[in-house]
This record gives sequence, structure tokens and C-alpha cells, in this order.
Amino acid sequence: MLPSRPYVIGTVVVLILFIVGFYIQNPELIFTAKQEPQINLTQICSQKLIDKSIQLEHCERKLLLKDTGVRKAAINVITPWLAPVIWDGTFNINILNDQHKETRIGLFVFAVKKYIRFLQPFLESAERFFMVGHKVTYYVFTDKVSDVVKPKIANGRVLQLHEVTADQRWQDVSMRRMDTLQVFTKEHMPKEIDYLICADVDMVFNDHMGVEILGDLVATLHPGFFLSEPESFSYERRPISAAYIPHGQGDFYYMAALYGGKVEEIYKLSMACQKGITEDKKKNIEAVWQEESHLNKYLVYNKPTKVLSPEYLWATGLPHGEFIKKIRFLAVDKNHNEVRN
Ligand code: 4GW
Ligand code: MN
Repeated sequence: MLPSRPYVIGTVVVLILFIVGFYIQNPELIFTAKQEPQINLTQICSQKLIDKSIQLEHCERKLLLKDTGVRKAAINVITPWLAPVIWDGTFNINILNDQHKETRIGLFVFAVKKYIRFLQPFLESAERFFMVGHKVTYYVFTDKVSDVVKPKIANGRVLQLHEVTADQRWQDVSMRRMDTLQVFTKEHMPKEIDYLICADVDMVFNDHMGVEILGDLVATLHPGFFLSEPESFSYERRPISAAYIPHGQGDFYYMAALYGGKVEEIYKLSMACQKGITEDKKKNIEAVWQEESHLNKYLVYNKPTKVLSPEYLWATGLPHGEFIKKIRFLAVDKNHNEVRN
């Protein structure tokens, strides 16, 4: 026997009401297909290399670049000329230590006039963190050798003290380093060391800094500029100076408080920078950030083979968010009035 007509119509109406009611309570089931995909930056970051189906065009590029995590990933693992950028976690120190068992490393530093006060903490912290277990020669240049307090130095490490002229102007003290470097990298160092690291003295080593920083030509990202667009780098912009870098050129803003390389490379670098400094002096001008400007100029046309992240150059009190896992080399928060000459 077939069900009666009113019974069938009633059942169909109840069914329709049930289905409509279900979708009203679960609207996402209706609109899923039409919804714009939600962009979850964190998800994209971790997924981006694996999931090729996600096209970068779908993302707001500007938004991505503003997201500091992405900017770091975008610029800081490897440079466009394929030089590694050294961050915590990008190297295995045991493998590298094995490779550098016989490597001889120099650390070049100026401590002239009032800056001699920074030398002891600099050297003591270097003994704790700089190239521990390797052959190290400290090349210290000062105007008062007799005032140097020699710290206890581990076996396999040597402290050389050298007398240097104390220039009147602090800018000249700072720039004299290039002049001194071109002499020593030619005459003394080639027989004594393989690599030379040049550093400011108003710094302390605060965490591991080892052979991972060694390379033919090595420069460090300035902590104040590593997230900046090149237009805002404080390069020398006056064409009259030998340190001039035109807009549109240059990759990073490097800080002169830490750079290095093979002795021969530092010889070439210091020759070029000193030549620029001398040319400027003849014209009675001085680059905006003295030898740092000349260093940046040199590195535009002689790309570093390794770049150190700002872990290797940080300043007290500079906020670092989640970027900086290790502060390896820290600028001392100096009282400028006390150290001014
Ligand atoms: C202002 O009065 C001075 S004095 C600025 C630098 C001075 C200075 C620098 C000095 O009297 N003696 C000296 O040995 N230096 C060396 O140049 C020292 O190695 C120092 O780290 C380096 C660069 O100077 P700085 O550290 O003051 O530069 P910023 O401000 O870039 O850290
Ligand atoms: Mn300094």
C-alpha cells in the first residue's frame, strides 16, 4: 500500500525545514567556497618552502616585509651573491673547529688615549668567548704601552703590544687604524696569522664567537640598519668624497666595529680605504662616518664572502625582539663625556 499524498508532502516539508535549519546554524558550510583564503603569516613562513601551491602573489608583499620574521628569512640566510649570513643555529661548531685546528687568528684593536680603559674588559672577555681553543694573537695598538694591564692569557694565545701615535682629533684616531692595518697586514702579519679580525675596543665579548666567523672577507650587519631599506643607509652620499655610494647601489650597511678576513684581503681592503681617506683629506673633506664610510664603499664593489648577523654586534639597550638569540659582542654603554679627548 502506498502512503497517502498529504503524508508524503508533510514528510518532504519537514525534511526541507530540517536541511534549511541545519545550514542556518552552520553558515560556514554554505560560504566556504566563496570565502577569500585567510592569510596566516606564521603558517606561510613555516610552510612556504614546502607547500609550493601557495603563491607569494596571494600575499600582501608589503605586509610580509613589514613582518620582521619574514624580512629576516628573506634577507638573512644567504646574500644575493650566495655568501652565508651567520646566525645562531646556521653552523655546526664541532665540524668547523675540526677544520680550523691549525688556523692562526689575529685580533686587531686600537686603545688610544682614554679608550685604554676599555682594553682590559675587552681582552678578558675575549679570553672567555673569542676563538676559545684556537691559536690567537692579539694585536693591541696604544699610545701608552706601559699603562696596559695584561690579563691572564690562555696557552696558545699571545698578546702583542704596539706603540702608535695618538692623533689629536678622535676621527683621526679612528681612521689611523686603516693606515696601521695596511702596514701590518703587509709586513708582520702574513708570517704570523692566517685570518685577521678587526674590532672596536669599546666592546665586550658576551657569548661564543668562534671560527664560524672566518672567511676570505667578512663584514657585520649594523644592528641599527639590518631591517632598513637601502635608501636609509647612512652611506656617504656626497659625490666629492672617495667613499661616495650612489643611491641604488649597496647591499647592507656594515659596521666598522667588526670585520675581518684573510690577511691578504685585509691588506687590499685597508689599502683601498686608506687611499680614500687620503684623497678626502687632500680635498679637506671627511666622510660622514670616517673609515666606516670607506669600508662600506669598498664592500659595495668587493662583496664579503661571509656576512655576520647583528648577533655579532649589538648595543646595550637596543631592543631585539625575537631576532637575536645570542648577543655575542656588545658595545659598552659608554659615557661620552668621560672618554672624549
Ligand atoms: C670621541 O671623543 C672619541 S675618542 C671617539 C673615538 C675615540 C677613540 C677611538 C679614542 O679616543 N681612542 C681610540 O682608541 N679609539 C678607537 O677607535 C677605539 O678602538 C674605538 O673603539 C675605535 C672607534 O671609535 P668609537 O668606538 O668611539 O666609535 P663608535 O662610536 O662608532 O663606536
Ligand atoms: Mn665603538
